[in-house]
Amino acid sequence: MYPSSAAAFFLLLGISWCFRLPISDEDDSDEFTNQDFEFAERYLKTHYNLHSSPAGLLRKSASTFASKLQEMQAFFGLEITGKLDEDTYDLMKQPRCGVPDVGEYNFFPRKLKWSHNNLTYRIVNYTPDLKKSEVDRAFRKAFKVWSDVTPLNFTRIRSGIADIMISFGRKEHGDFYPFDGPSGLLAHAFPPGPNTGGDAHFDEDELWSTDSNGYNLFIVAAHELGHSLGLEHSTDPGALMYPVYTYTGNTGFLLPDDDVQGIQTLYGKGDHDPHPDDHPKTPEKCSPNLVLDAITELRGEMMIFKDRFFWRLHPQMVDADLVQIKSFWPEMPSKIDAAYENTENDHVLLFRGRKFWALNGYDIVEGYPKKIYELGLPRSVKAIDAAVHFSETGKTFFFIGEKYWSYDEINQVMDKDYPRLIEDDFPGIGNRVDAAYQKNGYIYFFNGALQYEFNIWSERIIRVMKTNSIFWC
Ligand SMILES: [Ca+2]
Ligand SMILES: [Ca+2]
Ligand SMILES: [Ca+2]
Ligand SMILES: [Zn+2]
Ligand SMILES: [Zn+2]
Repeated sequence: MYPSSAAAFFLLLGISWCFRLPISDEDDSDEFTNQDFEFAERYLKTHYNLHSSPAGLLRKSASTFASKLQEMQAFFGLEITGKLDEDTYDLMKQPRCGVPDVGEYNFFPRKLKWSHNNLTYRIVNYTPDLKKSEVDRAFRKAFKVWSDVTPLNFTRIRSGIADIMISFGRKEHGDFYPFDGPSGLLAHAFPPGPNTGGDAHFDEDELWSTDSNGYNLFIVAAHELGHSLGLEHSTDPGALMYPVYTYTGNTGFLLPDDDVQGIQTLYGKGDHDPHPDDHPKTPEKCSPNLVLDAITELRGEMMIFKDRFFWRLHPQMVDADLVQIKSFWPEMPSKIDAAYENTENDHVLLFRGRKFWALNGYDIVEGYPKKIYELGLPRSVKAIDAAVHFSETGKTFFFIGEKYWSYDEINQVMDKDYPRLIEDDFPGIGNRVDAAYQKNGYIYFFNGALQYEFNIWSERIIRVMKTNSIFWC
């Protein structure tokens, strides 16, 4: 039998369709019902090893709840308040793996791993959501994710006991770690060991898919098999082993660098990684060489795009939240070229290649994506480098290569006499722009590792700063 700590393996994968972080409203953020607190307590019991306290020890119980809440907030990089707040509650509501995030493994030797490199797996039963061949393929691909970067080999057997037994089940399914119906817990897996060790269980109450519908079986399986091989959850929001599910697209999955480092610490490198140099790294906001893709405000909050991520930076907070673009909008591309906010119609426009999307709050507006030539840009333009909007004039500037265009939002036409050269009108910022935004009469131009604060009225640069200074580095 396994102590309860070992069984803690439920995939926190879960991108949920209802995951729309509300713009925080200070007034009601503390108004949670008893039901909400009970939900939060259950969450901390499942994932943070919160023990029930005997009745009567209310103060002790409250402080334990607070300290476990702090642990969770620290894990996810939230503001550590020890109180149930909107951001924390929203994160708890996201479907996820059932494996605890921290604490559980402290009872065990640091590294649980298989002692041999040739492992077997067996798919014990199938979900009716997919064809058998699709299920087989999802698991084969998921194993390949790990065998590509290690010396591990996985062989499928069709009868008998395999090292890694894979099954679908609902509610109580034989291991005292019951699933919970649709959403919430999606799957779990046991760390390496005999018997149930290495086994992976998938909640049959989820809709399993090969695309962005429901939950993508390949993505969830690849995460769970990470546990089967001995990996714990990662705090890196770009990692496969991050406890919250993110649909990352249907083709060309590349195991993120954080996971590669983790699994190679256990098993070493192997010699047949087909993409040794392509494992994506999660950007570091304080890197001195930080270069940005796009910046905009969204209702007072900054959104700062870099690769497949964006940071959310609240004006009152020093710490920026890093999230994957696809965890908010699975249908959006995994990189953004340019972005701006049009405060008059409360839309945020996001550009990638020749397409652009409009957001209202965090919702994609119907009728998008549209094509950039519908704005009046020539069809030869393949992508926009940066965009910035001026609410006083209703104009939006589009920066493309060495030139920029001016778009009249009110009449929805490009202004005559454009494009113009960037260096003629914004001297000193260089002849191209990575990203830009404007605030209080200043335009902030980002070019490589530098940003230029440009005064609109005096038409000159006031300050030059490091790009990463936007994060108070
Ligand atoms: Ca086993
Ligand atoms: Ca579930
Ligand atoms: Ca850009
Ligand atoms: Zn997990
Ligand atoms: Zn189970």
